[in-house]
Amino acid sequence: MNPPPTPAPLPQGEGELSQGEGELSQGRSSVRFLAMTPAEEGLLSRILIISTSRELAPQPTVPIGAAWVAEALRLAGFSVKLLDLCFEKHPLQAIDRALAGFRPDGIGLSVRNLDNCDFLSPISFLPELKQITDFLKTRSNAPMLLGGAGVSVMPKELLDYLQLDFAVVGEGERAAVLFFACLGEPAKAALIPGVVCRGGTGKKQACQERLSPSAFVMPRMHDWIDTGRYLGFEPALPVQGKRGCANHCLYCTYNKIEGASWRLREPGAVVEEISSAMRNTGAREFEFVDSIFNQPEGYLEALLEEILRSELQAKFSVSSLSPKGLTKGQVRLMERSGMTSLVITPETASDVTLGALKKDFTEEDVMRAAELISSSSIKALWCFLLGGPKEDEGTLVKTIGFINGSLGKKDSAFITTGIRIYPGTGLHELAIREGVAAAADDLLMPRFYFSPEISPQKARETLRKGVSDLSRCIFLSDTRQSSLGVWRRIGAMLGLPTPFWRYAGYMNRLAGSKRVISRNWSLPPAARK
Ligand code: B12
Ligand code: SF4
Repeated sequence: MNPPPTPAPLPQGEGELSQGEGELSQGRSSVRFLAMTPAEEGLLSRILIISTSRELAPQPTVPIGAAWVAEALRLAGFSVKLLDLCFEKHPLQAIDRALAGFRPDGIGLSVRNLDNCDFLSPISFLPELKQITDFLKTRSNAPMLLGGAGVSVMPKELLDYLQLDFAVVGEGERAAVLFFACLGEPAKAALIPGVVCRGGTGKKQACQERLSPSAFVMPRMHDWIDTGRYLGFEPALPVQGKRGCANHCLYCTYNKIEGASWRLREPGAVVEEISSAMRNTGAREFEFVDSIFNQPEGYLEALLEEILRSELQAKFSVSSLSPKGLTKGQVRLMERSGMTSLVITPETASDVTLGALKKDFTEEDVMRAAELISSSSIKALWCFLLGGPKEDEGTLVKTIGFINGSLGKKDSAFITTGIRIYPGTGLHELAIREGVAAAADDLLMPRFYFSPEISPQKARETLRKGVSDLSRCIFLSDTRQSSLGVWRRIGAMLGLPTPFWRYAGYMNRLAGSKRVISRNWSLPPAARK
């Protein structure tokens, strides 16, 4: 779906960003990137944004980032079309049609995932992405700009692999506008904050200027994406209350993608976005996709109290809650404001492994959070990373004890085996020191850390013997079963209560010996291409 073709006029605003140019306003948000619309300046003006992700597991995810960039470009005066490849049976044909009908002057490619991060059944999405970019090169001379979370974690490696010239690290709203405004001049493009060039020095990544939250526009997903298709699989739309994370966990890439400090959106702007989505899509459930929902201190309260004040008749869930400092008051507030489920990410329940992962909380925080959540009405999915640094039988037994003894009856565990290694993380350094990764490996194809102190096979046996009810454990590799997509659609059609992982117990019992826990966890096969 695409918005009306007429570019929005550029309001005359005040205030300047680094480029010293005009301001755009939309609702409560405003952003100032260009002095004149591209049409006024005689610049190139038709931009095709392609959301390349076609992954359907564990659920299709609405390309909110691509919509956000498309909307910023539209507000800057470009004529924009968004092509979402997620459900396209023949993606190259869909691209061909879009190119023929729109004849873009510039192409932005949104790349969410590099791979499925699954140590036991790794799949790289890069060969498919390369097919797309190779095809585009044969069909169009329009300059291409890469962006998205996957690009942000290894931009240079990806540019080399795809033989493309420009990528954006981090958020794309301003960078894309500035890039497409100076299409004819690569030398200028190379100076845009956040833009990385093939063969460049990498300094650009360091000198990114993250947008201030007051400069965020509204993503207006419904104008860009067929949200109904997504709601048919999981009846919740994503919403982002903040960007960034100020923590420094050993393995994490979020600092690179979103920035290393919290940038909080005004709660009123978030509520406005939700009500607009409710009016325009019929969605009644929303998932907060913030790096960590309950940090920094005070934001959870500010946001949820605004939701209560505005009397939104919606249900909410959270994709990442930290056990750190969770209070009874916060849990009650979450219940009162319509929060029905959450994903909590302790990753382990042992102080040894929490320390090695550089988590900023302890076993005690994890236990306390479990007490609070299990006595609430909110369904919780507890995430664990198996095989992190210093994991051994003893630390695993602790986590198993926690799963058996502290998870509420309504709650489940989500288990990821091994940790994807990304360049520039503490885990990467450790993996090289321990000989788990070769220093020369660019890590484009999925590589994983698994503690040398326990083998994957031993970890599996320990789980099998130790976990009292394995049907409550969802293993990452189990989420790829194709039948799950069908069940999701049936569930959405019947309006079954969400989140759909609440039915994991039944599904796991049905899957029986087909589950990953029933097979050998010997060293993983190389990533499937
Ligand atoms: C929330 C989340 C989930 C939720 C999604 C819930 C939902 N309702 O959407 C769940 C748990 C379902 C999930 C699942 C998966 N996820 Co996830 N997820 C995230 C997370 C935390 C946030 C994503 C998000 O919505 N961000 C908000 C939007 C607004 O930001 P954005 O998309 O990045 O867009 C901005 C920029 O990237 C940029 N941009 C985007 N497009 C473009 C295009 C251009 C041209 C430009 C210039 C810029 C640009 O500008 C945007 C606006 O600022 C990210 C980590 C992170 N911090 O980004 C991981 C992340 C994207 N996920 C990741 C992965 C691997 C997965 C899974 C494959 C895991 C699995 N096997 O199950 C699945 C895939 C699901 C799918 N179908 O695609 C990886 C991807 C990296 C990689 N190794 O491939 C990430 C980066 C986490 C990580 N490991 O580091 N995920
Ligand atoms: S708290 Fe979460 S998002 Fe923040 S650095 Fe740690 S793992 Fe990453």
